[in-house]
Amino acid sequence: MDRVDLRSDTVTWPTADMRKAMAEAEVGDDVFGEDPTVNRLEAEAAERLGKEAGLFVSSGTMGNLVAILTHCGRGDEAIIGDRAHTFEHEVGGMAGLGGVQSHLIPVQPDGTLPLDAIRRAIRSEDVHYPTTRMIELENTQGSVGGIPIPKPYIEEVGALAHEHGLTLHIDGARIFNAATALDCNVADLVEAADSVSFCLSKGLCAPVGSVLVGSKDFIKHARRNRKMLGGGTRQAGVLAAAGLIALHDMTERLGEDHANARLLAEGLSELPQIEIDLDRVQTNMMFFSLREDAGITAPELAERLKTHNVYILDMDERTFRAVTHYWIRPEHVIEVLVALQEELS
Ligand code: TLP
Repeated sequence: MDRVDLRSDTVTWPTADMRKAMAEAEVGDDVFGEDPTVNRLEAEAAERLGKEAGLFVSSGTMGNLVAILTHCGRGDEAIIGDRAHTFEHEVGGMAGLGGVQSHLIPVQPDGTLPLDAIRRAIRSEDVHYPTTRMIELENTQGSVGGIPIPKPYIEEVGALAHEHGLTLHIDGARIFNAATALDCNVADLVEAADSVSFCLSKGLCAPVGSVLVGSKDFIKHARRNRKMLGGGTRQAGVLAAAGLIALHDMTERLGEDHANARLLAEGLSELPQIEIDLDRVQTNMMFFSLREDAGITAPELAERLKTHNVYILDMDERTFRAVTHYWIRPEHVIEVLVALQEELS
């Protein structure tokens, strides 16, 4: 990459292997189900996550929307975190396009939704009420700093959902980061979920795409909903080829990104103008703040860092988010710390 870009793992460029595989990909018309590379990606992704079938979609946003449209009908309700990406950053698609109402539960600092609050949110049979259809969890939970959600909690939510005839969807945009941090098998982690969408295009470096996985019947309906949204694509094998490399080669190396996040966080904790909670840095993401007396605002500092070729996301006047990924090596972390030290001194 041409810069040290920590604004997100969405900024990752495809690797040389991906570009080569894309150029050489076998293709066909995917709306006819005839693209062999897409078919392979969907089958392998499903197997990897322990589900029956998969659907290649253009983004994480589309994966979540297609899932919600498939689980819920118009006027139905989905129980979801008040800081979930789906609620905060997906343009209100579930309401705007699906007519699905959000029943919000406060996201806890550990990324979970309290079980008793979920239980209370499940509607009883009453002519006045919307029908509760699904629960969504996000893993890792981005708004609390990329915290991974462990299996026992997911199982409890799954059991609660199924006891009430609801489905559990996981926005697993960074589910492989969660599995890496929790040192567990990804299929095992999401066993209780009825559907999971995960991104190929974030830490896994593919240029485009996510995969939604679930039962055969669920994916059959999801495929129709993807088509309705205009997401039926033709020779998408050129994109799926990069996705296969993401799945094969990139999932096992995420620990390196987590180690670099640690390195950065520890370096930041040594800068007197910066506040960071090291215990919360568990995957490839972190939030940190300027002390009130730092003498500079976060947007000003972010601008100054650009002159060092360093890009970090300012969230408000004092807070930043930094995300490590494949293109960030330990030497880049050092560059970032040196640039910060220079600008803050
Ligand atoms: N997150 C992006 C921004 O949209 C905030 C980022 O930089 O973190 N679920 C989660 C948990 C996500 O973090 C994101 C993207 C998505 C879904 C949506 O994925 P895309 O961008 O592919 O639609």
